[in-house]
Amino acid sequence: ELRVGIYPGTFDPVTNGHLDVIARAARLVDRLVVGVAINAGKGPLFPLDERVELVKAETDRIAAEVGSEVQVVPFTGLLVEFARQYGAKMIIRGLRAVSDFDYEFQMAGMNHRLAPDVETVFLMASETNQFISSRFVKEVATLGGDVSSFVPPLTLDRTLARVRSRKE
Ligand code: COD
Repeated sequence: ELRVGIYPGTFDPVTNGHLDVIARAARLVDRLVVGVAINAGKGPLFPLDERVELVKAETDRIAAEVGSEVQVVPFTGLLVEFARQYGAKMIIRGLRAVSDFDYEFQMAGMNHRLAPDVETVFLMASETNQFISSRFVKEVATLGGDVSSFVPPLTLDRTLARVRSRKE
């Protein structure tokens, strides 16, 4: 049986932290499905289709390096439903500081109650990528700071363009 994992997130935008987690997760499964959530509540900087595009731009390389299949798909609605649709028995989440823990703990608990056959697996990024967050990438870029070591090149271009057009 094919081992399928889901890595869900907002990816607004994708960062080197996300990509680090994607590469590690891809090694654990035969097929990794990266689920890009609409998450309108978060008032994203990027529309959904562009967030998907920017994750996709990086995943072919990762899939080739790791030798697993990596799909990137948008999703709305309940995460456990999305996992069921794709036959995934594993939800992958990243952990950074202790501050992530409370939210992740509640989410994993809720999802396990909703779908007892699906396990949440937590991964950490490497030391260089551990402190990166989409939120601070956007904030630092807006304030004119250099974010080139936190996001891949295409995402960097698009982020700078969005930040610039928002200021005008
Ligand atoms: N190092 C390690 N991990 C990282 C890093 C980093 N530098 N950066 C991000 N991560 C991890 C995050 O901790 C997270 O696990 C994942 O990568 C994605 O991060 P984000 O910020 O892009 O995504 P989130 O946390 O906003 O995603 C939340 C969901 C969209 C998954 C969630 O809201 C959801 O499941 N929504 C669907 C509706 C639903 O089912 N709700 C009920 C949940 S109980």
